[in-house]
Amino acid sequence: SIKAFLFDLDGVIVDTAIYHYQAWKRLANELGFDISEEFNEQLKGVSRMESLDLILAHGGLTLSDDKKNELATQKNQWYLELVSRMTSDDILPGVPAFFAQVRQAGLLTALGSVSKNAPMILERIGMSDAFDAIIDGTKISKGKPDPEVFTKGAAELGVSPAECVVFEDAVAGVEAGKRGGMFVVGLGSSDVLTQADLVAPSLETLTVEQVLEKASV
Ligand code: B16
Ligand code: MG
Repeated sequence: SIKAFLFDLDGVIVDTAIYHYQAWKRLANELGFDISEEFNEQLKGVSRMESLDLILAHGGLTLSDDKKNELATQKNQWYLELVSRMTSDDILPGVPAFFAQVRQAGLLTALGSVSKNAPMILERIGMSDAFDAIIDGTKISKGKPDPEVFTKGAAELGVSPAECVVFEDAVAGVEAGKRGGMFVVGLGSSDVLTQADLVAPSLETLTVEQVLEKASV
């Protein structure tokens, strides 16, 4: 039976994906090219350095490790400027109500984010205490689609993968959950999140009961 819900951060709890996109776009523009929203889909759930590698390849650039570290630091500074203005008003619609149901149902919760900024963002939106375990970019060695971020979350909660449901908005994140042996709820479009076991537009349109019913067959 299902004992735990594991949540991605960007695009599930808060919409920081837009800020990552804006900061990467600014960086690409300074390097003399552009990135589209469609290209940005590939970056969701992917670590900072792997994202930079994809962007540089897209712009046809090969740079030294020193230069790449400098650019990644620059992008993060711009990103931090954007997220520093976030408050609890930035929590996505339906999240507080869904979490209330999760608690009511007695389920455990974990955050599974590859972002090194995740604890700071949880602090800013007042959700640091909403999770029984927090796995962020500082605790893992491999980004999504590797399942590490979710298998570590399950381990920290003391549950098996088959007892977990993952909530993800990114293609790489859905793949990570599936490779981890978990039931995956994709939040977004079913045309994009083809590997998900269940897809809904957002947490606002789902109830815990619906998820448990689908995940328990
Ligand atoms: P940072 P998630 C991911 O977070 C983002 O989706 C991705 O766009 C970002 O590059 C990655 O975190 C690393 O973030 O630069 O803050 O360490 O979706 O796993 O919550
Ligand atoms: Mg995400």
